[in-house]
Amino acid sequence: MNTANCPTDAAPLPMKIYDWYNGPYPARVRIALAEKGLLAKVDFVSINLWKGEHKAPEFLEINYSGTLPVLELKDGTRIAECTAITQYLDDLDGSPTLTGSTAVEKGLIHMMTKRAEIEFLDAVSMYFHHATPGLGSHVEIYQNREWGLHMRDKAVRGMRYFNEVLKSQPFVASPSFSMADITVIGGMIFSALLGLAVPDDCQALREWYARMQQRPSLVAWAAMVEKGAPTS
Ligand code: GTS
Repeated sequence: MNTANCPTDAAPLPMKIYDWYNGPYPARVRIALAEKGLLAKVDFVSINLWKGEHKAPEFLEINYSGTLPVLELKDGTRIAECTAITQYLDDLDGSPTLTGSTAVEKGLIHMMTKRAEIEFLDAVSMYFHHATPGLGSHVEIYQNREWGLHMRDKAVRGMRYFNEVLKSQPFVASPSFSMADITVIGGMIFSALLGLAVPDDCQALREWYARMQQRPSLVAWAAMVEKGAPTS
């Protein structure tokens, strides 16, 4: 494993990404790639979550955490964690920037991205893994239903928080679209997959999401998902 190595950036392409086609976390990186016009530069390797391939010893060698997505560079360097991958992609070139240009923008985007994970997306994920059948008993070796339901309620509170934020600004963290928006989008995608409804009173969140769904990056993601699971 060489996840701690620093890439030289001399020739980072082609890149490989281990993911599962309709996963909400992988969606974050696919959307970031599309926003930056890099989708065609990536070879996607399917790791079937439903078969538990992400918990197999061979995959744990690739990512100790046993989660998707993972970016692999030409020199073998591996970067896991959506935020780290998005930061890497953004640092390849700053156009358009998803992680901010000024110190203040960068700070706010990272803060709101982390907040979107803690208060919303990760909470929905915990709900899925603990209070629903999740990926099945072969993967979900420990479940705590009460904790899962607590996380579901936290996620709904998170929706209400982001609704308040979006009442007074067009994007989650900054004057323009950023990694923080992509993270809330991940929460919306995961909620929709689970049938976890956005409360009726979250009008600003709903309107923001309707706008986000019109972005070419999300249209491309939805079209890819529509085609269904990869066959190989
Ligand atoms: N903090 C990680 C990140 O940001 O990359 C979380 C990644 C994560 O939870 N990925 C999901 C996963 O691997 C993929 S998906 O649910 O969106 O499809 N889940 C499998 C599991 O068993 O936790």
